[in-house]
Amino acid sequence: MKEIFKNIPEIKYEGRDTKNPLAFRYYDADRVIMGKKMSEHLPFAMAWWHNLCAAGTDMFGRDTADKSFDVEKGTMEHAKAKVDAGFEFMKKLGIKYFCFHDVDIVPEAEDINETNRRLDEITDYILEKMQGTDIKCLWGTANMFSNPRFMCGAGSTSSADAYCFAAAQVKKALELTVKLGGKGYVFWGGREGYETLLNTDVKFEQENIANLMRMAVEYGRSIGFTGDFYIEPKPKEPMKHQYDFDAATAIGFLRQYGLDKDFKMNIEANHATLAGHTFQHELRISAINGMLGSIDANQGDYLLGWDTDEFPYDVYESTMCMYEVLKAGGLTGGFNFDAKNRRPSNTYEDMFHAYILGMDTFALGLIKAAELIEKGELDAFVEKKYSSFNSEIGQKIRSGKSTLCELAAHAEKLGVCPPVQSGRQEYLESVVNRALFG
Ligand code: XLS
Ligand code: NI
Ligand code: NI
Repeated sequence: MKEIFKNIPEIKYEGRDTKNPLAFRYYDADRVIMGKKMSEHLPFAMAWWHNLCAAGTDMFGRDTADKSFDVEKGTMEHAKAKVDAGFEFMKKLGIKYFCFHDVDIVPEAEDINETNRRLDEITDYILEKMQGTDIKCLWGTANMFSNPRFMCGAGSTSSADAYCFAAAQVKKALELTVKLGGKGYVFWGGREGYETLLNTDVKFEQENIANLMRMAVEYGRSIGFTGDFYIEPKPKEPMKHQYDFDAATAIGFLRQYGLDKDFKMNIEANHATLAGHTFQHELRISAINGMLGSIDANQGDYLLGWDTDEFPYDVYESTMCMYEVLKAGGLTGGFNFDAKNRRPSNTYEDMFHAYILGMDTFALGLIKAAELIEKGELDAFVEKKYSSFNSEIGQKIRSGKSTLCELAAHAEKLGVCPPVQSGRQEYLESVVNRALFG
């Protein structure tokens, strides 16, 4: 097999003082943190689309990076070259998972029958490449937002025919996910939303989306898919209003339509901030609802209002993320780098620097989050903060059996409310800073 990423060695852990830019400083796969290996805490995944397909085209200019891998683009040979590149890439970085959309792995044909034939062929090839490695599929999905037939939505479309094409793609993508041993299946509702209510029946569209998800669950379970379905919330872009705005909205939707037993959240950092939330908030909301499934590990730019999908470098954010993940007892899914190189970072070497950055950022976040948990200052503070609920009246309230009359009687007996304890935010922020910087 011809080497594609020449001059790039296997990336090894060399510690924080290494001078080698192509090495991990913090990601040490076998290092044990809180009783588990780093590699188990952090099942990293390569995103097929950003890493092997996206080549820098934006609204203002064409490709800057060469992702042809020396083969003519748009052909099945090229699709195979991408598989070769992907596996070499994952092996060199020690990444054990990948995520894909149907149309990332083959060039889409005019006729869906031909696309499906190509998908069978390429997944045979991927399966072959998987043999003898421990690389697996983290999750699969169908791209139901690029093709013009989805201009009015996929599950939310106004066209019954287009709806059937969405169904056909979900069916096929589920089959492929099962074939590749995928742990999850994602619905990201790119076009599932609207621009104006002047032409939109929101209730109708939401019912249709729920119905599509119900059929996906039924079919998935019937072909042996035992993993989790995920909704990946995002508030906007491409649509102005998207139905899966954030975790709370998506969870409410799933419960309304009885889908909450089969679905969890795939939380993307950049989508959280677009929704006006922190990444940590979205993780916490998912976790307390028992729906923290998987993570799209990237970061946005606070100065820009769109999905920039940058590789994560912010250790404060990754620490707070890992704090939530550790507290929740881990993910059922993994950490998919739904992130792309900046347009001028256009060499093969840059692809490796990007993943090294992302993996080290999360490894360091894991180390620091474990430190925070082991020191226990934050936990102790939060426990103390609510300690008044350990009192007789407090326990009564917590039991859910109190009445307004007895609580009012308590207040009236006191007459004046005793001082409420300080929230000590600045002190707690300094506790986090100390864990990060000593
Ligand atoms: C786009 C989404 C997308 C999903 C998969 O913003 O993040 O990449 O992860 O369809
Ligand atoms: Ni995104
Ligand atoms: Ni994503």
